[in-house]
Amino acid sequence: MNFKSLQIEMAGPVAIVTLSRPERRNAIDESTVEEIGRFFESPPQEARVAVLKGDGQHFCAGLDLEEHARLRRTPVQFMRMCQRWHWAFDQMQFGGLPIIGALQGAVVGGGLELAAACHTRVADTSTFFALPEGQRAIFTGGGATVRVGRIIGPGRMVDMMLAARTYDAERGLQLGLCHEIVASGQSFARAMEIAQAAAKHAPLSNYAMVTAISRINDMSTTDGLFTESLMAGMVQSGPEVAAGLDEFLQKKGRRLEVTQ
Ligand code: 1HE
Repeated sequence: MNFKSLQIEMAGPVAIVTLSRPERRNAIDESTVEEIGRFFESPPQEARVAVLKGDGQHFCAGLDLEEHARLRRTPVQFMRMCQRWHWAFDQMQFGGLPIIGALQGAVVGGGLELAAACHTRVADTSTFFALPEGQRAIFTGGGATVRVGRIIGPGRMVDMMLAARTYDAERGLQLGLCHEIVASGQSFARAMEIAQAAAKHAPLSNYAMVTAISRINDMSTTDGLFTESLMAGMVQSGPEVAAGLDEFLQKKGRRLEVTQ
């Protein structure tokens, strides 16, 4: 795959995906969103987990405002553009490849929408979260009303935008915008640790985690429980099941330890 705004590198079973427009603080233009969607729609066969990071000090500054101003999109063109973002971020959230986001600096606007489509988010102490759409006279269009609204709740999302709040990493952790905070500059290293460990899980277990849980959350109780049982049955058919259980029963598997 040939990309302009993404760099892809394999580290064993981990695909490292880097947004590489640091001169624009990794803002997302039309071609970047297409590249994100194309990559996660058909990642390399050998990839078991992906780590997504931004080049430079910032994860992502959201919509490319320079391109947006230049193109003077009509309402219909902007609607269509938002739908391409939805398509791309759906490939991330539901494509089946676990994605660990390595956050630092700005995770704002469309950058927060991008982060919210990652399955695990590791922030460093420089990370900050905002939805400054109101300040730019636009509205969210990359899925924040759904993904961020579900993480922090719709009422808080309204407040976050209306009161123009910028949350630091600590507040983001309390609200679920990130799942762990590490020292400045360390989010990629920690994301890689998580990714390498998750890559050892049975692929079907990972598939179930990243595709089923949020879908089930959208269902009624009976549909959710039924879908869970189907998914559990599918995972149970994987070739690694016997080995995984045997490892535990033979007392070779690692015992659980408390983590952050
Ligand atoms: C950009 C963008 C961008 C920076 N589009 N070019 N997003 C925002 O409202 C965030 C806007 N950006 C910022 O608030 C700041 O740039 C940052 C806090 C992210 C970084 O600050 P800093 O001091 O490191 O960099 P800078 O000097 O502000 O920017 C460096 C360059 O990146 C500069 O260009 P230059 O030619 O003057 O060097 C900036 O113009 C450029 N740059 N951010 C284009 N976003 C699907 S709808 C989603 C709706 C949204 O995402 S709204 C939120 C948009």
